[in-house]
Amino acid sequence: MSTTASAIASAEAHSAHNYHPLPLVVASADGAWMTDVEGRRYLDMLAGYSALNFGHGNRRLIDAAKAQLERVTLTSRAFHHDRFADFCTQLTELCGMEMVLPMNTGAEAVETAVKTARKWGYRVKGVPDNTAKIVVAADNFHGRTTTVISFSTDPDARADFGPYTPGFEIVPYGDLAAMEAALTDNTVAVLIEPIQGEAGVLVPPPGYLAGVRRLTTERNVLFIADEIQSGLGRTGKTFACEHEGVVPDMYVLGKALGGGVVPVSAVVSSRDVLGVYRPGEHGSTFGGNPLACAVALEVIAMLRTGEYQQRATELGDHLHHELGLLTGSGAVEAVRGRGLWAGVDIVPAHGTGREISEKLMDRGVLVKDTHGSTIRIAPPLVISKEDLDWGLDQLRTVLVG
Ligand code: IF1
Repeated sequence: MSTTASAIASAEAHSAHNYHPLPLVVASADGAWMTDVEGRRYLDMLAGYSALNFGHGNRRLIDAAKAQLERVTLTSRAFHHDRFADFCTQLTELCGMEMVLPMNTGAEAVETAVKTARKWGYRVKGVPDNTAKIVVAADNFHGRTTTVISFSTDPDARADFGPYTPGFEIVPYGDLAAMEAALTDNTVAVLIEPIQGEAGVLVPPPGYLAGVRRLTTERNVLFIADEIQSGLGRTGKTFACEHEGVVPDMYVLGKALGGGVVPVSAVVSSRDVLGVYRPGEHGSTFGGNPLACAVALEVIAMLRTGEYQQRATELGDHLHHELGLLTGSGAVEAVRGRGLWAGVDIVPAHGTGREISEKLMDRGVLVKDTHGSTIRIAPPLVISKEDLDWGLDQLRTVLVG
């Protein structure tokens, strides 16, 4: 058996089958490229679902992590540490907000947003105990904890995991009238992705985010934007909400906040909202640890230069122009997205998303399929134009020959 085949067989034998990875075994990576255990090179056009916005092995991030590894990695929140204040100050400034609550994974940050909105509802808005409602969108993806899957509409994510957490109202994404109808005096928050990732990089109709902002303000409801995947440069702005000039009440951040080095997530909001917490009411052993703060501080500093957002805009325009040309070829049904982020619906006669992903892998390009006939493209924002063009050439060859 090849090194690759034996590594895969061993992983299959000893790990739960909750994933169906493409059949390559990565050994190292640099920038937009990964190398497998047999020395083959692949262009990474997925970037860890946007966790690797700044590329693999980013010098600034690795140096920041190494320096912090030598000093102190974990204190727990039982004590202060000397990177924490800086992290909170810099992150609130980047977000134009006032307070941070750090966690580790995206799902934990979404859970934190849910708990925060409920507590705010009872303590500030005056909603009767245990009656708070949160409005979410159909086809959402916010993570995999029991509460978060309770308001998923994806049978794969939900089935067999009940009983489900109550308190959520699901409305169609992009439908302001449905959202307005769902808002009651007990609604404490609306939680949405400004662009739906897992749903296939679904950009809402123009005016939707601004409409959600107007409705939530009118009804004294918190607007929670899950920018875990859409945020931190991916769409050409620091936050996807900026494309409609909208500022939510709460950002939920993750993925790229840890630079693909460590898991770092956070809820960022106003003093009115995050000020509801008292000691002991929420937390995490690892949330806001020194290593996480050191890496995230470097991520924030890189975002403040604006150069990654500009790259995502320029290369994104190019990506969408090229994908648009493919739409005319008969192999692509539709292309959606913003910045360096695209969902490409393949005409079913040309193969499933999985088959296209496997053919691309054989040509040295890594993407990920979703919902049968869609592939997702989200290369690191540091990818060169030449590499992006080469990746697009491979896609063209696989689709139209
Ligand atoms: C997996 C999808 C992407 C997210 C948004 C919260 C989370 C995610 C908007 C939770 C996570 C991931 C998780 C990953 C696959 C992936 C994904 F296809 F499932 F939807 F990126 F497109 N909010 N998204 O996108 O963050 O707890 O994972 O840190 O394998 O489940 P997490």
